[in-house]
Amino acid sequence: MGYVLIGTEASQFSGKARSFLRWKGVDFAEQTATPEIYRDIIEPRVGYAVIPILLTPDGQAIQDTADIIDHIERSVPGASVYPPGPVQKLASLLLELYADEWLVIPAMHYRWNYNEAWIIGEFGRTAAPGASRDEQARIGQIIAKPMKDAIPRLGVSEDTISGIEAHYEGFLADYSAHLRKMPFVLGDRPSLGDFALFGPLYAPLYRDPASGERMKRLAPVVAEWVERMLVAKAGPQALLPDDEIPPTLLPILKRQMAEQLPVLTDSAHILQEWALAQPKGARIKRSLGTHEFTIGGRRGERNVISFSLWRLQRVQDHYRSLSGADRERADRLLDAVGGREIANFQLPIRLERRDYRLVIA
Ligand SMILES: N[C@@H](CCC(=O)N[C@@H](CS)C(=O)NCC(=O)O)C(=O)O
Repeated sequence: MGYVLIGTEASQFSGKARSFLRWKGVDFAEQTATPEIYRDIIEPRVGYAVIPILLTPDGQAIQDTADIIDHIERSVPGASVYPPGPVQKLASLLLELYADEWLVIPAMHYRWNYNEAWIIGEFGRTAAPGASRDEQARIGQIIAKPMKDAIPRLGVSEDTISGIEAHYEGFLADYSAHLRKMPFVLGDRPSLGDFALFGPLYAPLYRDPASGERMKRLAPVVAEWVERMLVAKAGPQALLPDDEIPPTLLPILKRQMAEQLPVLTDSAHILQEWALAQPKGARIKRSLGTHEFTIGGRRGERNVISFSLWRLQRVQDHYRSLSGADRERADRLLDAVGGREIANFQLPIRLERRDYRLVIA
């Protein structure tokens, strides 16, 4: 048996994993995450309800899209999503941190504030394809409740909605300008940044109808990129030569550094307070309390999400592996986008994932 990806069409992170596996040419089947699959496979294997999961031919269950990508990159030959150039790789990891942990905010805002009835129906259709529409709506409501309740924890509130929309529309304008110069993030073929961005930009922001209508109206070239990503397969196309970072990516990284970086540094301080009294191996809570943040110029409150620091550690590990001219070039990129602190500040502890949960290493 080949690989099996357990996920759904409506899930951001399933989209990231699926587009990667398809591009890479991996032989995989997709299994829809129905309530029975959650009960019989996901919860017993992982310990909690989450998608996507990759089941491997040798019986492992891999969760977390970065772990899925790394597992496949180690086991399946062919083109890599990681650019060989160290600065392009740094930019890719930054974009993954941004797409996974920041663009999820507009993705979920537009889903729940503009597409609620549709997504509830969609959850019902996925969970119970044979049921009547009324029954699907009832089941959809039950599935939707915890997800809708989680939206304020991301920082979506009356105070921040206009800022979230300003942030997203600014991103769309910048990404459009970039895509007018080249078809993918780093040239003529997709790389890690494309797959990460495809997560929020496909299922919630393109496929949810009201969000897709908005993307096609405001940023048709981004919608066309989504459509290219839907069919992309590794081939002879190349990344930009000489580890070049296209100047059109800089405004996107600058917006990330201006808004996401303060949240990450503040989260690290809060983690430090908490970790002081903890032994090695202690499990780190998903949320470490709440803190204030700013998005698109609007202030609000959100949960301190420990997982985002795990994605940050991945960026820092790569940065710290660089030396000499590579390190200097990486510093120049970070300086150009106001992001030097992302490399300089020290996480208070080393994070590790054990049994699908974060612990102190
Ligand atoms: N960091 C994880 C995130 C996975 C994730 O957030 N999945 C969503 C659906 S797109 C989910 O199942 N959330 C439920 C939860 O985390 O409790 C990854 O990259 O795989």
